Amino acid sequence: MRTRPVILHLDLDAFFSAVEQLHKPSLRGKPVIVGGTGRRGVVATASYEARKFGVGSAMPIVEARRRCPNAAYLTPRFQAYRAASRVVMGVLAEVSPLIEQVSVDEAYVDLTPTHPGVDVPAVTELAEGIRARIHQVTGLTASIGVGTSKLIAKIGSDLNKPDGLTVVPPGSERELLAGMPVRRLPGIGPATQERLHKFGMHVVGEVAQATEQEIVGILGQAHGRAVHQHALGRDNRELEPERDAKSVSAEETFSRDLTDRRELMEHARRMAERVVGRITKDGLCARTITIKVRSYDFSTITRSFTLDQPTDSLPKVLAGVRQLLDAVEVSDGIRLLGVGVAGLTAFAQTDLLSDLLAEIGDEPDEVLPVKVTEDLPSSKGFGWTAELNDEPADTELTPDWRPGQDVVHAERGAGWVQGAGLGRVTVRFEGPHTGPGPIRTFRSDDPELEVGEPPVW
Ligand code: TTP
Ligand code: MG
Repeated sequence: MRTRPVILHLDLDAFFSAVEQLHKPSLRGKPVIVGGTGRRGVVATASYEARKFGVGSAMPIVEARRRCPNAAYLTPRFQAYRAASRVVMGVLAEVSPLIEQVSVDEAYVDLTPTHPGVDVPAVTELAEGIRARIHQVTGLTASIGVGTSKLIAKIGSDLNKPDGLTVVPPGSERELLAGMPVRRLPGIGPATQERLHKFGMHVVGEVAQATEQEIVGILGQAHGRAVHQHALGRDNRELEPERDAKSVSAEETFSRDLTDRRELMEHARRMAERVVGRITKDGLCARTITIKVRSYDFSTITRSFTLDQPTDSLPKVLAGVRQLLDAVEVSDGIRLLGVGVAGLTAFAQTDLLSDLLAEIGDEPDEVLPVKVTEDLPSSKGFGWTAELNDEPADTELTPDWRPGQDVVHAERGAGWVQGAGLGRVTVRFEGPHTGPGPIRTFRSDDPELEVGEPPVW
């Protein structure tokens, strides 16, 4: 156990909407919702002004419109978010070389290399300095948690959100966690929560009071031990600095060997949801889908195939996982299952296409061309080497004007699409360094209007 508060977790506030409000001054202080604006779209994030109306991530956009009809509904501009993210990560890199970027707006920093002796007052000053610096160079607000472990730092960064800091003094970890619902601990999903509830454990303190043996009895050896340690506020996990988004995977070790395909598929579904959630959050699509299966005797295989087109569609990934799993013998018992994706590229044309198909009421084709291409090396878990392709997808693939999109007009300069339809497009001409700007409407094929670039940081 570390004894000093050297682990810091940073998470930007309402990230996509915050970038939108920075780039679009007329939206500052107003409800902004970023997501798929089509009929089947979901909310990626909502500004804090919109959250007051009960709008949040993953809510169907239709429901969001009911709750907050006056919000600005924008499609994501991943290129702009990635640029902002790079600037923020650059600020962190000045603080310590030991950084694990977890997603586009989230990272851990281990201060050990540069500030090994920090105490609570010193780290408080340091963290406030980081928050101020990020605000100064990007205009964004960040929430930070600091503590002796990743677990505590991560929980801390959520406690005073938005624009807040929580430093958890060493020694007070267990007390901090005691009253929180068990679900707040890492690795506790709906099923684990349910099992703990059945045994009368609802808050972390109740898990901490049980013996390790009891928790192992409920959740199995590996999982039970980890959960019990976490409940006590203990977490020795190191940062994984190289973990940038070349591949994303999730795996579960079961408390008993599973032989029932339906049950296995249920676990696979939950893991696929997490994996797809993670890549969509980063605006990425995957070409390769993989499962990892460890049998009762610890023999481990991985199976994968590569799609013709990258996807971020959960049904497609699930269909792929199902077909891979169907080809694996499970009757002797499976002790561990993993689901992963690789071959990640920036948000791609297939998604725009499926949005369009959804608009016209046609379901995208969900039948997959399955090819079991290879057994990936299993020694290091999922050791893929796919390249993160950082092509700006937003600018080239424009089937139509999309709300929020950057445009440039030959005479009036840079602006963004406020609305489009019926052969017309409405543009607001403003940028990060202007005040709220004027609105003009054009024919959607106006030759003077072109796709623009996001403003530079
Ligand atoms: P989060 O950090 O989870 O959310 P947030 O930054 O919008 O808000 P908070 O202040 O609570 O941190 O995710 C970062 C970005 O990732 C978010 O702005 C949009 C995107 N995202 C999705 O696209 N889908 C999702 O389901 C979630 C949770 C996030
Ligand atoms: Mg965030």
